[in-house]
Amino acid sequence: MTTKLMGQGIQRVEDQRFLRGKGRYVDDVHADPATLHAAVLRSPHAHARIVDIDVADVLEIEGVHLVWTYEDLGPLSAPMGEPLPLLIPHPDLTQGRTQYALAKDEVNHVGEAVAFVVAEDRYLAEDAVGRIKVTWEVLPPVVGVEAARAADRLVHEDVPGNIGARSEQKTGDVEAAMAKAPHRLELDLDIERSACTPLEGRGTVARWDPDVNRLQVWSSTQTSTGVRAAIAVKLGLDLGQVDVITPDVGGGFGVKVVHPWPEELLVPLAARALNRVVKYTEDRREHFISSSHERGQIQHIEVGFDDDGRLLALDVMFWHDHGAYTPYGLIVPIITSTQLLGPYKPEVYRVVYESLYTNTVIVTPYRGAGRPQGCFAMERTMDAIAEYLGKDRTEVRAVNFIQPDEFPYDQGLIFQDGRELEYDSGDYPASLEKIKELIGWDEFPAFRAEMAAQGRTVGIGLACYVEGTGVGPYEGAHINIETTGKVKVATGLTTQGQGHATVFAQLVADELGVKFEDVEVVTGDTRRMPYAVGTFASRAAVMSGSAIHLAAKRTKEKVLKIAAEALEADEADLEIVDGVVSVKGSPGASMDLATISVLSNPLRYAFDEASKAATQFSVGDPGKPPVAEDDEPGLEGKDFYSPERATYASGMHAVIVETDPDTAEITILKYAVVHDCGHLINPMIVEGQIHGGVAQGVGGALYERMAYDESGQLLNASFMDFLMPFVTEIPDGIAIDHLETPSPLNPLGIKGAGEAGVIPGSAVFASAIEDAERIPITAMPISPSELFTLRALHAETPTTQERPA
Ligand code: MCN
Repeated sequence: MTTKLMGQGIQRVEDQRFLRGKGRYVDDVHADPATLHAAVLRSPHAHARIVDIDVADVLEIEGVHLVWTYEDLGPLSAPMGEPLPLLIPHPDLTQGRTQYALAKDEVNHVGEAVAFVVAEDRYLAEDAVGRIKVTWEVLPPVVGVEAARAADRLVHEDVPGNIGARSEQKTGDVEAAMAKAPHRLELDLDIERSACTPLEGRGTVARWDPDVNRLQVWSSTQTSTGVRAAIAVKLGLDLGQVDVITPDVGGGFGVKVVHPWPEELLVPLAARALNRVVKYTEDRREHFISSSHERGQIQHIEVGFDDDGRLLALDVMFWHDHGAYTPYGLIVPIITSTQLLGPYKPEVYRVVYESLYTNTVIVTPYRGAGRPQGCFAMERTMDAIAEYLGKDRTEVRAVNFIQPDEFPYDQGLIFQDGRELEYDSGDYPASLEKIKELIGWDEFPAFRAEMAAQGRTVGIGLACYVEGTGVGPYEGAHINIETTGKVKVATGLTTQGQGHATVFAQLVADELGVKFEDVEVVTGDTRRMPYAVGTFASRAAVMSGSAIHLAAKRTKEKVLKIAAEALEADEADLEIVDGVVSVKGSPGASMDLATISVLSNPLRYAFDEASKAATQFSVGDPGKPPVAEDDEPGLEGKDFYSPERATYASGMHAVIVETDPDTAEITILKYAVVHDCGHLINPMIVEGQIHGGVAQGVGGALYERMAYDESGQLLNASFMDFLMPFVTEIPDGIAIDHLETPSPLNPLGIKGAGEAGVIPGSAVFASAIEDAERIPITAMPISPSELFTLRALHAETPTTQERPA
């Protein structure tokens, strides 16, 4: 009997390859030994007009094949002269702006692409870039949210107040509810910019085949179908003329869902123009200054509540730093504004945000995508209420929870997918009990006293969140059982390290009754699955997982139909175990999948033992057509999954920190996570995802920030200067417990898990540090020197920003 694989912590099949250095990333693609290499001239200024670009010197260099500026693009393909697409428009984004593949007459951040060179090798290409002469008229830059709000300088001349969008959602009359509330507090919070920083940067290789007028592109992307569509449109090709293949991707974390990056268009354009294979691989500095960032927001919160801490009115205004352009629309601030509510149900909620242009790198989703900021706002508010009322922080949260019998729960807002923010399932009180137990919440006062006796300062923090996962519109899957009996599975979304080859094989093995080792999964190859959306919003398990499950069901139906005919049995009497179909109770009457696959095609190939040759022959009942009207040859199944709305995972994190009385160093003593992503496909993978997320959360809370100076130069654009936590800074043995409240929205009852670990990072550390220090923590990340300064300021003028109504 085959054991069910869903729910089992099976080791990732991908890891053997990765750990032995056998991963094949875009830079490893050697499509032609004579590949040409591209380099990009990037703006050294945050804001400047291009007066003139002189490339004459460059064209004379031997080995340089091509130099392009904006002027060259339109004549090659008219759409290349237009700005890059605004991928997700929104009615409130009245002033959306996107860049050109190469800057037209103005640059709006340091790092913006200005000219493109292709040469025999990268060294030559870089040298050539260095010889391009640009005459600039430097303009005053707008750096940071405050400067954008002040609006005495403009990023885009035609965008008044630097306001790309102003948006509001509300569930009632917040002023009236606030006026009636017995208590009120106000908070001003600040969260800084950070970025994804995957190990592998962006990269593209392209080959044009003039014989068939076809383009083959390898890209390190989170959406191969999106890149394909963009290339087709911009280069004036049919979709069918473009194949995009995503080989191994060394991390994405959100930045690679943006498309097309200028290089994703320029490289294929150059490959076609030169009829040569062209490659571009981004370097680390380029990644810092020319990909994308996230997180930067300033928030003002006003909250009205009763004696128990129940939220009667929640009024939030925040200012979102959108960087120089808005290619990804308003997704990040929409998520902040809606997911801020977490597991709570305020009686009335209003949120207003302004999305502001600045002369800095664009802002697009980074793992968590706006939720870490929302969680920070809400959880700081919860802690402030508890402090004000002198209540335990868990009590204040508990009185505000949506209760298990209230699902589905409609928050009365519109989510990022344009659908109602309606939570499908959850059990927040049970999660709270689990997290208290896991971290030792009730025992903490005794621990604090024990540590205080040793002259040590400790604090405990808690943060809760809800995460909309598995957003639509759809994902698909194709399954093919080969004549060898091996099962080939293709889904169109891409993979960046989440273990999809393992989890999807688990689902197929379960449904088809085949051995796990016999299933091979391909992702992100438009040749195998041209219809797909991409990997973001923790959607692969829900979307592709469901599509694969449905496609496996279809394939199984076909297997059973053919086997029933061949074995002269009733389909209902058949079972498939380890790839062999047999009549239940009569194991002698059986047939393996390889044979059924051969039978599925009337045009059969067989290997003749006697002649040692392959033969081809047609068989079948002469009275019937070889392929029945309602059938098709082959043992394949294809299906799509398209849900009504997102499914809402949830979780709670708790941390105990110690702060050094002299150096203000912050040390993590214990970290605990309770997570609910519905039914788990693979608990080991989910825990790995949580570990990775927590590591990024620690980075975001304590180390990572984008240090821009006033002129818009990013001062820490390298791993020498941008502080990423090492393994030594990540808590050892993160305690994890799962709760499984299945989603009613998909056949497997799953919710996403990929971003969960990072969401409460800033909120939970702020809570714990504040608890340790008894100083309000209102800005994240926080470094030891900042904590040291806060201590000094607080000692001089002890203030809390809470004020009684
Ligand atoms: N899973 C599961 N059971 C569930 C839910 C998920 O076993 N109930 C498994 C999935 O099958 C998958 C993994 O957990 O193997 C994450 O699943 P899911 O939540 O569907 O997230 P995605 O696979 O769609 O991954 C996207 C998500 C996002 S949005 C970012 S950003 C992110 C992340 O995942 N970037 C990553 N995790 C990353 N992990 C790595 N190594 N690299 C990245 O770039």
